[in-house]
Amino acid sequence: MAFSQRLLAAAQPVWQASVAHPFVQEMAAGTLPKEKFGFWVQQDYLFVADARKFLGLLLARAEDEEIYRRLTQFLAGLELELELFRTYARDNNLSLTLAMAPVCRGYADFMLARAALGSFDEAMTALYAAEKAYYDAWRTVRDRTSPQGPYARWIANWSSDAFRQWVDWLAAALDRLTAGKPETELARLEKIFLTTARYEYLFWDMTYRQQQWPV
Ligand code: MP5
Repeated sequence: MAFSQRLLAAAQPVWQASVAHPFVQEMAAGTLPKEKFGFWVQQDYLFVADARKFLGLLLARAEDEEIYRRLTQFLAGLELELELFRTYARDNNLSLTLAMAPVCRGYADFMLARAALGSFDEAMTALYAAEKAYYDAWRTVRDRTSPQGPYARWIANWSSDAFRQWVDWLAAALDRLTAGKPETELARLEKIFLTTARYEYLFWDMTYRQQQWPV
C-alpha cells in the first residue's frame, strides 16, 4: 500500500466525521446560515494568509526541483484565493481584521511549527492532510450543489480538476519522499497526519459554532 493510502486509512474515522459535519452537510444542502459562512470566510482568510509563511518555510528547505516548482506555483495561487475572500468580505460588509479564533490559532501554529521545527517530510505530511481534507469536503459539496449556486466559486476553488491534480501530486511526492524510510519515522508522520485531520474537523466545528475566545 502506498504511504499516502496508509495515512488515509489510518484517519478514516476522522475523515468521515469531517465530511459528515453539519457545516459541510448544510453547505451541500444549501441551508447553511449566511452568518456561519461569513465566520468561516473571516477565519479561513486568516488561515490561508498564514499558510504563506508555512509554504515559505517549506520552500526554504526544498531540495528537489519539481517540489520547489510545484510549491512555488501553489504559493503564487494563494494570492488569487485571498482575493476571493477579500471580494466576498467587501461585498458582504465583513471585517477581515478579526483575531484568529482559538482553533484557527492552534491549527495555524501547529502547521507553522511542523514547517519550522519538523523535518521536510513532516511538513509535507501536514500539507497533504490539509489539502486532501479540503478537496474531499468541497467535492462532497460540489456533488450536491448547482454550478450556478451562490457559493459556486468557493466550491470550484477546492474541488476543481486542477486542485485534484495538486492534491494527487502531493500524495505522489509524499510517497516518493518516504519510500524506504524506517517504520519509526513513518509512524511519526502518521501521527502528524492524524492530528492535522483532527484540526480540520475542529475547524468546521469552530466555524459552525462561531466559537471565539470566551474571555
Ligand atoms: C485549507 C484551507 C486548504 N483553506 N483551510 C483549512 C482550514 N484547511 C485547508 O488550503 P488552501 O491553501 O486554501 O488550499
